Amino acid sequence: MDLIPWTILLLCLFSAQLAHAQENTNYDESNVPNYTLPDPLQTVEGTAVESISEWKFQRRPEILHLFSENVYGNMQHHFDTISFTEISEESALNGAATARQVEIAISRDGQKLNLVLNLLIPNNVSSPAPVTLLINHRGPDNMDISREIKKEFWPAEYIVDRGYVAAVFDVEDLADDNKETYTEDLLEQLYPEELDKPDGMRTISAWAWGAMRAMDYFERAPDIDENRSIVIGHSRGGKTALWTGAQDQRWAITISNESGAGGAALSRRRFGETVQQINSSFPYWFTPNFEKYNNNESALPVDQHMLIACIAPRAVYVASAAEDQWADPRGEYLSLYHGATVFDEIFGIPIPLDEEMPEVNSPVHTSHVGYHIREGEHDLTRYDWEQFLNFADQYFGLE
Ligand code: GTR
Repeated sequence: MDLIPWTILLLCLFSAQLAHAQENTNYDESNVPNYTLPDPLQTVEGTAVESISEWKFQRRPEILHLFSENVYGNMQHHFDTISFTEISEESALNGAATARQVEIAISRDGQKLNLVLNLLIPNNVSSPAPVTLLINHRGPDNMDISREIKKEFWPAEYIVDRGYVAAVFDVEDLADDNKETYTEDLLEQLYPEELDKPDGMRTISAWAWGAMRAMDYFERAPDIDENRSIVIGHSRGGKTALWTGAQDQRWAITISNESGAGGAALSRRRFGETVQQINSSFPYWFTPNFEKYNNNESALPVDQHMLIACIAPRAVYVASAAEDQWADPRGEYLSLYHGATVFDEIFGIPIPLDEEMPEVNSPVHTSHVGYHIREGEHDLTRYDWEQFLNFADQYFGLE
């Protein structure tokens, strides 16, 4: 057979496969089912939540417990020892920054886990400097502090130039992003009992646990201002960033970039990736109980707007991309919109968001909540970082 028929045959096979993969996926707004979201401001028992103390001591812990039990698994926090070793430190970026590698070692019951943090710390700013932590699931090329390899995904020069510490860790130090080997690090070493529980931790919780250990280091590092801290992740990393920021109140700003299903997108919309699809492709990201909600989203006692609500009154930013329909940009925005009511109704912080989505490439930055949808595909780009740091400058009063 000559070249042309082969190409045509391959093209046909490829589109047949694509059609198969997406045949059950809804990308049509008119097919979004009618749904009722659980009310962040009503307890499971049906009591209205009106005061800061009711929110803080009753409803917020209740919501976090529901997410643990049904979506991400019950996060473990106990360990015996934690130590921080600065493995290397040298001048970088032509003297504009200090490159540092820190090994964080955590032990429990005689077992140990090591997590490596890569940092580029700006030199030409007043110290301590605000910090951005990227939860990196895209391997070593996206976290190179020698800067031999530079990617837009982690534009360290730009972050440093804006006066922020650029910090990053590899999720695979905690749990491989792999169905077969994900148990080998944090889970088998420190929390093996989680593997047998229907609400046990899986990778998203393990990765979030890693972000919390990075914060433990920021609290101790004299040149880092942990009170001006930003946790950011893209896609599966964005799901992890939201779960981190919702639970751990030490983070000042939580940023989700195109986190989609199991992240910012509302599960009940069933637009793009669904609970059933994500559980069948990535069963090891979520707790086993999450499977109960496959094609049964209305039974979920939570939806993703409640994760946003748990971040209040700290700042939260959600970003989408116009061509990333798999992540349901509208569902990501609506989650922010509905979750943000807690800022106003409980904390008296008005969040003037419109129910209509903002236009493409027109970021909306309120005092505590940011959103943008940019043109283009699923990725974390320089444009996204620019908007995040503009928002952070405004929130931290650095403009
Ligand atoms: C996809 C997955 C999404 C998203 C994405 C990513 O395959 O379906 O939920 O997390 O990967 O992490 O880039």
